[in-house]
Amino acid sequence: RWEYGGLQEGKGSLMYDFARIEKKWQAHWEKNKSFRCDRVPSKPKYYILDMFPYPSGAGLHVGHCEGYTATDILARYKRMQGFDVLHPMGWDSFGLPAENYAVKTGIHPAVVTAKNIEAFRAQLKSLGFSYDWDREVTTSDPAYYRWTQWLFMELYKRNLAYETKAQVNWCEALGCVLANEEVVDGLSEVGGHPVVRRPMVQWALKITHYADRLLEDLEDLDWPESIKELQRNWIGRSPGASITLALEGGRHSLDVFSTRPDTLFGATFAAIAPEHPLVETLTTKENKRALTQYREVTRKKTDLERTDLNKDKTGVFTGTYVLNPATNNPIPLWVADFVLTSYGTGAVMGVPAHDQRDWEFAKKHHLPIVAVIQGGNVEKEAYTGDGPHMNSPPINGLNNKEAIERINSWLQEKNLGVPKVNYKLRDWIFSRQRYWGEPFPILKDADTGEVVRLLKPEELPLELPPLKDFAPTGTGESPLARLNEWHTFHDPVSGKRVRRETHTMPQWAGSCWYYLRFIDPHNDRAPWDKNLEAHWMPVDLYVGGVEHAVLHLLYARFWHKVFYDIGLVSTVEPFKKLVNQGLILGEDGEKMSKSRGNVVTPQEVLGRYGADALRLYEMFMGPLEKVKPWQTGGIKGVSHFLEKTYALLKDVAHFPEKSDGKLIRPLHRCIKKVTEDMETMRFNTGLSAMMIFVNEARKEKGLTRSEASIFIRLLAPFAPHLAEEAWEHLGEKEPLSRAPWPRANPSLAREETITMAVQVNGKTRATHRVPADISREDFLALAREDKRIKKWTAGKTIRREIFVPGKIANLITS
Ligand code: ANZ
Repeated sequence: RWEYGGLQEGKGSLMYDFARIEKKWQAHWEKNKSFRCDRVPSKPKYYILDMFPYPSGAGLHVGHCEGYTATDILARYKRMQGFDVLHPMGWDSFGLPAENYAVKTGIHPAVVTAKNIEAFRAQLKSLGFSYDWDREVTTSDPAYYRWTQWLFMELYKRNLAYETKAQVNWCEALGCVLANEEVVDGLSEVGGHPVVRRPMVQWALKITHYADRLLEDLEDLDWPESIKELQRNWIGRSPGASITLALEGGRHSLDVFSTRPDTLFGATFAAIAPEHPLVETLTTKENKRALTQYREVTRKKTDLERTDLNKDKTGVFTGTYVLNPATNNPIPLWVADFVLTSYGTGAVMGVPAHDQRDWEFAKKHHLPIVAVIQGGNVEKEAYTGDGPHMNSPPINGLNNKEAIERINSWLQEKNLGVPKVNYKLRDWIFSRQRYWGEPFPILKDADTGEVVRLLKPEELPLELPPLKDFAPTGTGESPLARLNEWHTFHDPVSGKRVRRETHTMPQWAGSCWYYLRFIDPHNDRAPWDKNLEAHWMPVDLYVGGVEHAVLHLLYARFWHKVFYDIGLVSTVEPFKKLVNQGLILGEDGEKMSKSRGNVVTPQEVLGRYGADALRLYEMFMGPLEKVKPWQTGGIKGVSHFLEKTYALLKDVAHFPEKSDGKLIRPLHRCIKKVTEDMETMRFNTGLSAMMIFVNEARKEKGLTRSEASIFIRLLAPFAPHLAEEAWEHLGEKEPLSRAPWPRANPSLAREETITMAVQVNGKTRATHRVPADISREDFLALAREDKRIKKWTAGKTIRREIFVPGKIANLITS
């Protein structure tokens, strides 16, 4: 099985029996609950969290292993440093795949999910991860979702959950409504089916209420700037003004939102979204037919297609004029699908001179272009830059910023408009027409549909009823709608005939708070204990994939802020530091995919090289955050390192107490480097340092017992199985997982020789390997005698000699 023959000690036979050793230690850890996290008040805490997986049928992939290995290394390191480490794992187990599988096979999603969890757990254990398995949580477990329902009720009580008839993303193929985040370019993220807009009554959560705080509090987070920026853009705060345009001669008026009220004098048309409630009213009889046709065409387009700058700017005239409030000139009102109903007021003022979309619209439909800011050439394109205003009496000569302020007060004085901040962020559509999700703890009047009451806490969990046919109903209702007796009944508490909500919660619900449940996973009186929460929160380090940048990570922050406001948690933010692991590509440098046939599974690597090798390799591939291709050659390399390490340490029981001390300096350099790299999560270079040390130690053959003990401890977080085995051979009684992390002695860790440069008049002309503590006199003497230097100083007087210890000598000639 140990297929490469790099190391031929003994008789060339396999020495390091990873399969036996890894099994042995995994059983040991399990039996002794080596990583159980018992809160020790005297110790500092460290909460290190992985994004828990959806237990899919495909099993663990190498991307999971990457992040999970990194956190495991840190968790083990922190324990050895004396921290009380919380490092849990669980399952994000509601969701579409299990339900789709149920639709196909008729097997209950709970059955499939349980089987997949079993497989995932076994795989994670076979990698030697040091989770506290006593804290495992499963979001589809009634004992867990009881509290998801309870937390939903808290949101409802605070008016943060409401029902609304909203344009939703309807996917015919899935028979289901999707969240914006589940739709990519007009197709469902799962399966790639077409998605159209359609109105439906939905539960929604008022995440918009928290938009400003979600934005502001990003500042204090130790997160990658790119993720913060994604969240900022998703929230999309834009300050502007809402301006009222009166209908010419009419009773109606139309509000438009603009981020550039300063360009009002240049507004030569107005445009309204095809779905705007006033469209019918504002369109004259003669134009109705064109309108109907136009709306039909628009219905098939996605928001992206509608607003794309490169797409044709279509529209139809309403036959109506509105008054530009600044000039009092009538301007035509158009229906145009580049205006979205879901944003601002669903209507805009068109300023062709200073907005490119408006410019293109004007060109196409022959509307006037009136420049109100100096600069640019509006005959050729819109001028969107800054500059003195013109043709705008109250703000002439002012720049954009001042002009906006001035026009805003002017609009307010005249009662024509108000400053307004708009957000791209929409309220979160929170229901799914699916079976495999949390039922809502809500009873509605069977006749009117009004909410009658929330369930009482003691009525929770409201469990999913058994079901046989999981297929979507196709009407937009959940399969639960088939269970008449379950959903409609006489409620003794309210005395009414009630109907349960048959929609279920989206998968994101359970993952909005799982990090809090880990703190107190068996509590059956509360979702978590407040004292424990105060002890453990916030999560000190959260590691996971970048695909969660605006979904899970925004939703969880939102719920957390609600919890904070209610007094359920003590911190305003849940995740202090966030690190995204980079994608692992296939050996061909392409994204791993079944169709390409370039998928590497952890299982095949484990069978062939073992867990320690897989762990080391995933860290050795390169910096954690980088995207990197899998290389089978690389895994052979780290396997070889493990075998050499085993060869070095297998006789550790007989190592001497004392030696000639040749390895003491390399060892302390190694401690220093590995420790620094732990702190910055540069596991690849920490590993290189250990490889260098093993090579040196094998050359010198003089490792003492205490030196070996130190090295084993450095190795422990990375290759815990091999390290435990060596630790046992060494005869140590203290568990390795809690053994103190070694400290580097600074004077021993210093580099013995370094490279220093010699310059002549500031130009480097030679370098020398010299003792790190070389004196000024010695180094200058060396420099003066160097032939390469003499070439530049010959015939000249050296006027001055500069010496920077550890770096350079600079000879200044006249
Ligand atoms: C006039 C104007 C003049 C505009 C100008 C821009 C530049 P952000 O930054 O994304 O918030 N707008 C407003 N509501 C819209 C809707 N429902 N659908 C499509 N476009 C809409 O963009 C706000 C700007 O987008 C608004 O400011 C408006 O065009 C347009 F020189 O008003 B502006």
